[in-house]
Amino acid sequence: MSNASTIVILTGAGISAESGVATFRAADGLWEGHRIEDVAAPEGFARNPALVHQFYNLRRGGLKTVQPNAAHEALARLQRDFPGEVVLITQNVDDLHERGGSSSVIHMHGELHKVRCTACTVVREWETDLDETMACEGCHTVGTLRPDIVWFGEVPYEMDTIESALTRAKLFVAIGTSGHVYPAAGFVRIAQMSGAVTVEVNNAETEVSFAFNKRMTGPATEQVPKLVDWMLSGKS
Ligand code: BV8
Repeated sequence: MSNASTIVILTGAGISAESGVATFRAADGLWEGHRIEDVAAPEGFARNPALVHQFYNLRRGGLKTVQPNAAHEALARLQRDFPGEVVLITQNVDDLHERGGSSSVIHMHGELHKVRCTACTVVREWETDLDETMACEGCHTVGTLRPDIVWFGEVPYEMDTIESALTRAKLFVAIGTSGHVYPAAGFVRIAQMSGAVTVEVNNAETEVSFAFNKRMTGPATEQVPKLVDWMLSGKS
């Protein structure tokens, strides 16, 4: 890996699992008996805003009780010490990459700590509970604040930046993601077509394991520091 190289990292819920943040598939895609696709979708929000606010309020509040782990910290070390470009993309909506020391993180599915007004579109930091009785500070409209999260059927954030990075990548690494949700699950194929070496880090086989050149099986807190040591060693 020369200093002109670009490494693209994609993380999913599995990188935060050892910090105590629940993954999606472990719950068989269910949350308190609701299908994730129903709760994390505009239709679900329109149908039952209080339920969806509760879903995100519980997860936002839960962030105060969890800490980043060795995998988050190893990726921050890679961003700091790698001489080339490191593009870190996460599907996660938690703040553990940032709290683990990562500087720039692309949250393609949004963030728990942000809310967006559907009337004036302003996005602002948000740390507490949100409900439909609250007014937007900007346009003063009541009931138009929603979590700044990309729901099923909505367009992920920063897709142009992501696709451009994937075409430059010399190495693409997917960490702790089941390969269930698109377009993220298709990134490995774009990277492969651009000539990148592709590595999957997971503690189990996934729906897209077949597409990777190399697999590192085991918990992220063990495998990611090892992988970062290798990437920083200069061995190709
Ligand atoms: C889009 C935010 C167009 C919410 C999320 C019908 C109608 C409309 C769309 C579709 C449709 N059918 C299909 C689609 C596409 C749809 C989709 O893929 N659906 C699925 C259900 C089939 N996708 C979309 O709608 C996307 N938008 O398509 O727009 C478009 C397309 C291209 C370009 C432009 C526009 C939007 C999807 C975003 C949905 N929002 N998150 C929230 O968080 O509340 S998705 C959510 O689930 C996560 O963000 C994540 O992305 C996704 C999958 O989760 P993972 O991160 O992979 O976690 P999971 O639990 O699944 O797996 C954990 C993994 O970790 C496992 O492999 C496990 O083995 C491993 N693991 C566990 N512990 C460890 C570990 N590994 C290592 N160490 C450990 N300790």
